[in-house]
Amino acid sequence: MYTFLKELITEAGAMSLEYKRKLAGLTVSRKSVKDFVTEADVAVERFLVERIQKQYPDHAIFGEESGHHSGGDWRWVIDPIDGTGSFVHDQPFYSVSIGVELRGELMLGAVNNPAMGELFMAEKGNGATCNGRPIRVSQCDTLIDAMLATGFACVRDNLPQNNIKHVNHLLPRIRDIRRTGSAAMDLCYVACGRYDGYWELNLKPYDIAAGTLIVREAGGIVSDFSGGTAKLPGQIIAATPKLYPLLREVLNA
Ligand code: 2AM
Ligand code: CA
Repeated sequence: MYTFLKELITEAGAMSLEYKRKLAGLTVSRKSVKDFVTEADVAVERFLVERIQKQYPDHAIFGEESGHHSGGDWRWVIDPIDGTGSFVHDQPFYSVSIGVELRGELMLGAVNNPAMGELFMAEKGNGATCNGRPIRVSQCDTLIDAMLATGFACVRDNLPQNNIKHVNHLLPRIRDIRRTGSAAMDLCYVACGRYDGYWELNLKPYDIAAGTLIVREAGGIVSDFSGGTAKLPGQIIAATPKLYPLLREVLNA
């Protein structure tokens, strides 16, 4: 299944890049005033669903664009283009994200960022890799040394719960903040030590499924703001083990 996933997401990434090259001619529609879906999102998801169903006819699938496809104990959680906003603006910060669960437990995760030539993968109990090389979270243990990432899914959805107050609390206490627009990529950057931590609100399962396993397998912690998992993906913190309690304290202040 690992090899199938690797080949599948590599092909899907290449397909998304082809669409990105002809961006100017691409049909872009709006799900809401700030939420876009392109021809590429739909085509990549269709490709993924067809290939998974052909290989594993009894597996369930949950995809951002096509919703739930029922099946047995295994479930593929897919985001054909995570970071559609970045994609539409011709930025490289987008990814194809695929998590695979067995009875609700994450077993495999893959995040492909084809514009930068990076494929992150993890298998439960077997560690995480970037382009085949093992990755680990950073050693960061203080807020003042921390490079954090976040996003604003809440703003795009016009939700009352807003991330600005957390940015206001954190920014004076840390080194700096980065923002790619792809939650899946942000999680992978925590996993390989480029970021020391990440938090966001109002995400969906397909934004974080693969990245969550990749962070955990790289030695990091992923939870909701209370330290459990019940509110994932509505709240998410991912960080190095030592930074995690410090970040959680500020987010709950
Ligand atoms: P997307 O680009 O696939 O929609 C950036 O803040 C993160 O939030 C991205 O992973 C983005 O995924 C996600 N996001 C933003 N608005 C969202 C929405 N309405 N539903 C689901 N995910 C959303
Ligand atoms: Ca997404």
